[in-house]
Amino acid sequence: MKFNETAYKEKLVAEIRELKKEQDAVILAHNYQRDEIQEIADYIGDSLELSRRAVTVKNKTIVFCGVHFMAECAAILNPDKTVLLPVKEAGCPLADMITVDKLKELKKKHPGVPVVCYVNTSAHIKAESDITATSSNAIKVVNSLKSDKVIFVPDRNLAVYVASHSDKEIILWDGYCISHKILTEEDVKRAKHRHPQAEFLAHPECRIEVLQLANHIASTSGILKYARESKCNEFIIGTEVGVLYKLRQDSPNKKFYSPSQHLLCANMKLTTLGWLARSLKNMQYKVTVKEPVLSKAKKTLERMLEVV
Ligand code: CIZ
Repeated sequence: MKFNETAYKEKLVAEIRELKKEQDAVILAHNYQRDEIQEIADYIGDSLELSRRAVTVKNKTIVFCGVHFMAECAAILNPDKTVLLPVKEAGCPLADMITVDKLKELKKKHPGVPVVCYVNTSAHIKAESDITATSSNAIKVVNSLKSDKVIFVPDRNLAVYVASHSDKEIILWDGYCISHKILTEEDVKRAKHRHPQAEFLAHPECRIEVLQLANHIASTSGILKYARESKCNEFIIGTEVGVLYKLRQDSPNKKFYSPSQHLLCANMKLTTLGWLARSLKNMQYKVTVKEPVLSKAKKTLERMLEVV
């Protein structure tokens, strides 16, 4: 018998809808998820939007289609709810580029300097920091602090971008997103040559020389907003390809191009309809954060939510 992919997907979608009701679950999906996951999700967004959503949803179960630190944020903000990550291995290499011991060492070198941690960090790093930031609010968060010096971990490119919009001295960490780092100046120049009418929109996790070519620099939600509201009809998108799904949904008459076929986060793409169905069926994989990390990390996240 020939494998019928459409029928297989339809069956999984029906199963997920049924299981969602049974488990009183809501599905949150990050902007970098596969198209079919974004299609079935109740809410799509960046980590800030999804963190806010996680606080207001009434369901007993949150299924977080994203990577581990995102589900962890939802668990920190909702200790009474069950938070599921459909694929246990869906991690974030950037988040793994700093450890608590290394952060403690850095803090020792700069006593009293507040630590801003990017949302792409583990709960342990958040617990060791003063405030969290996402790519959509990092400038605001850093500028909200009284200190003249700020430690910003772990994404170097984002920190340099923030520093260019702040009078504060930023102490950097040498971490990077492997998916964004892959995008080169040459890729962007080639795409611009191919699509001369297009504006280039870049994520601040991109290399500095790539950011210098951008018409607009923003988080995924910022890129979506800019493309929706812009009079321009063509865009080269300097971030993970998953965001193209919502860009095309929001603006079906506009054209969107990826400047590189490698702008792909393998961890984000691990979540499939099959894993999502299994997650709901078996209530796996539960993400929890224990005390005292929970309370400390919660404070760090709540401080950010107060600023923006
Ligand atoms: O904030 C997020 O969700 C990340 C990691 C990127 C973005 O811009 O959405």
